[in-house]
Amino acid sequence: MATERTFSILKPDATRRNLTGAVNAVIEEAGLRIVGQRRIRMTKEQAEKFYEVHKERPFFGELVTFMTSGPVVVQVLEGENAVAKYREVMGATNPAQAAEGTIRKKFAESVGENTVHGSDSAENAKLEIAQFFKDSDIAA
Ligand code: YYY
Ligand code: MG
Repeated sequence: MATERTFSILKPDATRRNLTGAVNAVIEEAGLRIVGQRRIRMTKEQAEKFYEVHKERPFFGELVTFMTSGPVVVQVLEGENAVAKYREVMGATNPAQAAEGTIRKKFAESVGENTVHGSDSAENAKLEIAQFFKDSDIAA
């Protein structure tokens, strides 16, 4: 497997609790490199577009409200098999089901406020990175 990139978000529950460094330590300990990183406030339009695939789901409104409730850190992570590796490091969507040692097991408060986003495929990673990063803001 060649070097690959994935897109990550440290969600508002992470910035609110001052956990961005602690989460980044888990990411880096797993061997993923943070090659792009920016702290932003997501607009409602950005959050709606980002989570468009979930727009018919009952939790969509709450999800958009949460993602715009405070700053987030958007990131590009790079490494061997980065998409699958980061999904593993994140843990299950519901922190109650997340494995020991994962970010969501360590830090997440609920399924809705689950600390991190990670792309679910290499194809989506490319689209998600392009939504938030210019090539010149990524340095490997
Ligand atoms: O990729 P991942 O974040 O693990 O889960 P998704 O199924 O893509 O859902 C995106 C996002 O939506 C999830 O991180 C929290 C929220 N959500 C929710 O609030 N309630 C659910 N039952 C499922 C997902
Ligand atoms: Mg997802």
